[in-house]
Amino acid sequence: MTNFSRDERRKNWRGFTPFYLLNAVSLFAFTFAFFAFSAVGQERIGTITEPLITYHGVQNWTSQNNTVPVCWETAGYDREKKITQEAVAGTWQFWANVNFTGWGMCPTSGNAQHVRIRVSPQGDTDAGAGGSARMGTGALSKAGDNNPGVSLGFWAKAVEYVAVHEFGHVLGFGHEQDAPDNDGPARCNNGIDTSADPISITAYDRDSIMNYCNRDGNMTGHLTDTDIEGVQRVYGVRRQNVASINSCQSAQLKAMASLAGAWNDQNNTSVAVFPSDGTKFLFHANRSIRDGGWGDTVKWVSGDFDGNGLTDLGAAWNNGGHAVLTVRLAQPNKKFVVAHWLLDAGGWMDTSVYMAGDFNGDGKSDIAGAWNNGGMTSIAVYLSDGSKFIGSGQWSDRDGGWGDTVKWAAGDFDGDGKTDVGAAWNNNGLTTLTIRKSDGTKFTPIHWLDNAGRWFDASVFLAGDFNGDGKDDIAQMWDDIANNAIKVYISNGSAFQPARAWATRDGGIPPIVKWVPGDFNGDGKSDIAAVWENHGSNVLTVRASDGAKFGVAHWSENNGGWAPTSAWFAGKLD
Ligand SMILES: [Ca+2]
Ligand SMILES: [Ca+2]
Ligand SMILES: [Ca+2]
Ligand SMILES: [Ca+2]
Ligand SMILES: [Zn+2]
Repeated sequence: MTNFSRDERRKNWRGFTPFYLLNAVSLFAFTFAFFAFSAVGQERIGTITEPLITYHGVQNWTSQNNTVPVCWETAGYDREKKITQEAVAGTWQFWANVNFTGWGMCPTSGNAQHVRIRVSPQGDTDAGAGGSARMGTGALSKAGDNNPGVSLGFWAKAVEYVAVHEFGHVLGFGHEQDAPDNDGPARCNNGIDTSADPISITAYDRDSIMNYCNRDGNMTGHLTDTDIEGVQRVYGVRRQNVASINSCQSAQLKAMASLAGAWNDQNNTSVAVFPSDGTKFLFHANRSIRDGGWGDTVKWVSGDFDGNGLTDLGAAWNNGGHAVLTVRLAQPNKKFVVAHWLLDAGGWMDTSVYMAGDFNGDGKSDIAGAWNNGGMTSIAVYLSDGSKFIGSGQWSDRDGGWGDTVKWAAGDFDGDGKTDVGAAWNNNGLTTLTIRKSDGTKFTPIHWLDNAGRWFDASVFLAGDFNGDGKDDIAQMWDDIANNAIKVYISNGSAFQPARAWATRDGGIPPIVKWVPGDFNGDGKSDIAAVWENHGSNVLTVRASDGAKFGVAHWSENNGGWAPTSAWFAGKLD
């Protein structure tokens, strides 16, 4: 058994500065177990679920009904205590079935066992430094032990980081830099404990919250996707770490947009329209009622396929292994007319992504399908001639690697009138934004922003002209400690500018949100609608752009019954 490891000697925000705890509780005896996280799923090297117990005698909290009772030994520090509690609840507890309970003042006598937290003053020069924790249920103690399970020394700007990292130890996770496969270009040389005797169950994660060398510089409390995978593996999944898929990619519309949703109406498809009056959505009306079968695997798109100025709904669906493209054409009389516009659009693949846009710039929306062509990306385009789709071949032919986690969004990013195809993808833990620029007959791939910050599997990427300059931009909705935040990458016509924060923790994150870009108030700048559930009904929230940020307002509540499978789109429908 390995004993007497210590926390924290951690990367300073100015560099790599050793930090030694100043009080007696710095020398905790804890059994040092190790838990590594993989960078990508397929690199998993094992599936042991409780190696901490099996190999090192650390009891995780599964033996305690996944419940961790915590209390504060130290009075005061109300700001830091609130941030700590919310950060732990918004990270480990948000994703996994583990509950931190209590959070009151610790008893000063008696035999009750808690993870007792002691707070020590912390200067402003050692960013992430100043914490320690014992691991697993070994962090429990009673009042008379004078041995808190967690010691926190906060720096004002790094409270969330210190909190999430130290409570990672409490959950039984060791330091990622001690991983036996800490090697290669992402190797971390900081703070390695050679006596740790780690056991890896996954591959090394350079950006883990438990790695001193993570690329956030030990300054933010964000978990990586592999941190989430790891805590879920031990404690179970509370919430799936996946993006909410809108399941209907809308062509960009340069006009005031209403909202609409195709929904499963007794195993048939109906389309409900929620008209915008510029400040709110009116109560919905069904304009297409059970006019065809419903399938959860249908891929929905919307655009003006026949060029009459109204937004139509398109569907790619699996007909015995072949993709069929069916449209519901919006009519001035507020009805939709159904027609099959292409009976064989190639072989069906569940992973294919369909997008609508005017890829050749003739005024009629077309459909593009990005597909996994033997591990490479190809994009087929089906051009509309106004009454049917014409298969026009592969506009991208194996021009990059395929990834099922790539987030696709069509838009006219260079503003030349021809819709391009955008992709956000996981480039070794960082986000790269690549567009495939249309010349009217094919796509040319170009990386428009190599490093768009940390990759998160749960992020949603949307295209829209958020600043109203005629060139479509990209918005990223991301999980900022269980709060919604939005970054916008503005197009300058030949590249995306670095991310700007347009919304900061402006709401919670329901389990499923249908995000839909569109200019809902008609001011020429794209806004973002969120459709989410409240007590079984739809709430329609709009984040309206002012050209530099989003303001959030509920535009309609209790407007129709919620169904997670509904495909939401924005468009001109009147
Ligand atoms: Ca077209
Ligand atoms: Ca273009
Ligand atoms: Ca723009
Ligand atoms: Ca707008
Ligand atoms: Zn640590």
